[in-house]
Amino acid sequence: MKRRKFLKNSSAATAGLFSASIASAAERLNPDAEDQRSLSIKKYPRVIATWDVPNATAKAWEILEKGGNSLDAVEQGVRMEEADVNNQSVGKGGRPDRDGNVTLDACIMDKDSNCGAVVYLQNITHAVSVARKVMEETPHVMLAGKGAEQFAYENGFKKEDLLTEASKKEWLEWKKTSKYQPIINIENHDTIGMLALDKNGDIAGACTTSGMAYKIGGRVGDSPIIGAGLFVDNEVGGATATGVGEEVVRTVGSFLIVELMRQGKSPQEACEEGVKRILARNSDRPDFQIGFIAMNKAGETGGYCIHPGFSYREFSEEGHTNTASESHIKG
Ligand code: SD4
Repeated sequence: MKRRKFLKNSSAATAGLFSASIASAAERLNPDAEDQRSLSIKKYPRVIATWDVPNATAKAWEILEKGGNSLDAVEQGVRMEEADVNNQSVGKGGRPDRDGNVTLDACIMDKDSNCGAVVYLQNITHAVSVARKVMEETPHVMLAGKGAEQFAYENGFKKEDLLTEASKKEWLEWKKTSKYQPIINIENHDTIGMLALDKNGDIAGACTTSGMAYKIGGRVGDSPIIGAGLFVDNEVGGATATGVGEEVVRTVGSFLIVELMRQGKSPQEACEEGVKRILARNSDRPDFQIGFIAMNKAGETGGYCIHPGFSYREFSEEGHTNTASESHIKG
């Protein structure tokens, strides 16, 4: 039986068991399905990233447009933010922990589910590239702290002081009260999670951050944890997160969103469900921010957050846009 006919027949025969949304998602995720609608949905190459990071998405697009692969696109894209000292949530210039140390978390994942991560990395700007080296040059997935730093030096990365004057000044000011109280959308904004689909329709993702400002020394968030801050599955799509990492870890947020897409939800619906899952565990205190973005294999995208203020950048043949994310709590 032809695949499309099977989908139609089964939904008619077992209404309720095989919902229309699952049928349409199955078609959406199978570009080779005999369905003109799904064939017409092929919105790639495309890159999407958390927050308004035009330099990062433009860099990734430059690679995708030339036919480069999604892994190079996400690595080179997020490196733009790591190098930007004015982004105080990523790489050089990131806000320090409570002791004044800038410590970075990053991960990367490719179309074959290979992945690499570094956590609590100091003195190296491009944590994402160290993560890629871990993925490609070692039998491991994650390196931490001194071991990660040593590995980076052995692979040619240079030692740099990541604490800028601006971040140092803010930290010294913070020390006067020493109150750990992340502020929605202000503190830590711009942690970058990026997903790219290349001309071949292959997906990759990267996520990099200096983590929550003034955290306890040694704290690791969601961003470098595969499944939490980032997850891609080349059969389905990808998702990545920003915000208070502890909450994303508790729900394995990005993996959850990819699995919801596998079950039939659109990227937008999956992000909304991911945020609602987190809120269900925090009904008494939704006073923190989480933002998710997702992209499926057709290049359809979505984003959702708890509080207004989160946005995401996309670059494709349709143009370069910054979209204000819908939020659970209205402004
Ligand atoms: C963390 N998720 O370390 C990161 C912080 C972040 O926007 O994304 N801020 O928890």
